[in-house]
Amino acid sequence: MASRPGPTSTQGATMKCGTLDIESIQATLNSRRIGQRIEFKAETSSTNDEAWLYADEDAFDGLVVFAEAQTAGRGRRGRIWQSHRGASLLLSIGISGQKHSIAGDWLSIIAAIAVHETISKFSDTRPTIKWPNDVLVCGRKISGVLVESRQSQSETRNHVVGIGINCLQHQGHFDGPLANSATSLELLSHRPIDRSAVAIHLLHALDQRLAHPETLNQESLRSDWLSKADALGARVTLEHNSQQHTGTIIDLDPTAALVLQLDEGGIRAFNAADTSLVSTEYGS
Ligand code: BT5
Repeated sequence: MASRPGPTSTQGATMKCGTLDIESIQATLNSRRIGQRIEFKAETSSTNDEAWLYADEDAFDGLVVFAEAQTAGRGRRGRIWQSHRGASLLLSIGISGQKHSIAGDWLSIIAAIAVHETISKFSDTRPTIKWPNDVLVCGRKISGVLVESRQSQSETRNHVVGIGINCLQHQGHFDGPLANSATSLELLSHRPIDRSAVAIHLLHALDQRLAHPETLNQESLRSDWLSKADALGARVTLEHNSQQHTGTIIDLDPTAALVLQLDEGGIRAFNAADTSLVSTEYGS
């Protein structure tokens, strides 16, 4: 890989960063695709920005970029992702469209499932996925996923999957609206949280599904997601093209769109890119 300003390679270097131990993550992972190369930044604008720097290079596919702090962490549609230095797991994963291609919408669903499994393992609770890709515990958000897609030089679609998981925050870390809407693994678990172990579990869960996505069974992903979201039969109100619609969730369609039986009549699928959930009666 050509040397460039920006991400700092950790290959061959001993790097223990607080409790985020990149070397042990690299040594333990044994991945087939996700985490073949790992980069670390003490601080960056956004790990998604860092991952995009590699988009035209071979190492992009499966690249993982971690950061301890983001100065402009982002969510969907220009929203902000907040994190205190060293308290979260902040990472982005490059997925090349040339290799084992997979639609961006399904990447969101796969990431949400992998995060759900990870939160289940490291907290003493049962999380819920909130469509399309938030993970909540007791109605409070613990993780968010941001999938960005761009055309590559070879006319295929590249993706960056950004994931933030609140790990070590205490209640006082969350201020403003987050005080009542956010939580962390530390707040939910009776055991100390080792962010490196959380990272390894998450990357392994992603690698299992993304090493050979052509073998993924869309039907089993769909039902896995539906059960982890407690979604079937849930009542939701969502906003699409500035209009609100209320209905009951009856399915997740093959493009990962939420399918509602609308109160106003009819069945309609809403894609994640253009739709926001306004309120929901699922998510425990
Ligand atoms: C998301 O967006 O939830 C996607 C967040 C993705 C963050 C990761 S961190 C690594 C990578 N690099 C980035 O720059 N981003 C990704 P959205 O569904 O739009 O939700 C954003 C909303 O979540 C905000 O408007 C807040 O209400 C809430 N929020 C922000 N920070 C939070 C936190 N730490 N914990 C819980 N909720 C938060």
